[in-house]
Amino acid sequence: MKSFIILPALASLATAHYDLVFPEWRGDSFADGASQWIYPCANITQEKSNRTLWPLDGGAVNIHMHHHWTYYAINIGIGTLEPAFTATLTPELHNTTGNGTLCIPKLSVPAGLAKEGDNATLQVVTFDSFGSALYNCADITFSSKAVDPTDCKTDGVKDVIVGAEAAKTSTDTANTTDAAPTPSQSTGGAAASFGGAGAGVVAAVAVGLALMV
Ligand SMILES: [Cu+2]
Repeated sequence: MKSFIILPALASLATAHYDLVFPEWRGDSFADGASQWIYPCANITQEKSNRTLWPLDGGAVNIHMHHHWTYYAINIGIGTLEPAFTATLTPELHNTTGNGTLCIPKLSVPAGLAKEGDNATLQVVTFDSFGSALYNCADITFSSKAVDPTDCKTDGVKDVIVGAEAAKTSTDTANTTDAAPTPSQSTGGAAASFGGAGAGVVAAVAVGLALMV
């Protein structure tokens, strides 16, 4: 019985991916010729470049997660044309569970990394326990005139720092009841105690157990 719940969840790991909502992504990575599997920016060039103003000390990032869980990292390259990603804005490993939207209200940029008017590219990477990774990029300009999005919210997604004792940022438990079952939830509600640490391993174990039941 449990396996009927878990197997569709696994299937979605390979098919659903994610949207970068804010800053506006470089282009639709679901379009023909693009693929989120392709490093570094889903095979989307800057030909039809759009740039979003972003505050000098960091700004909002809004991601629509389609998978039931994922690790993610957000990296930055300073420069205009396909800059190399030389710094990460997520030095700690993050794990999200649930599909919905994740709002990071202010992703900090280390002081001195960027100055007014600098162009840069943000690279969002999501990855699973095998290391399989998906990419999206957004081109930005650092500006004191940047305006935060008004519609950035976390809905149905829980974000934890792997290894941290308590779930902290961007927690939304209100919507877990209408979310699809995640591998950890279907093991019997022990999701909270698993937290973010090794959720991939937990998921794999849960599948193994379910198939043996
Ligand atoms: Cu996918």
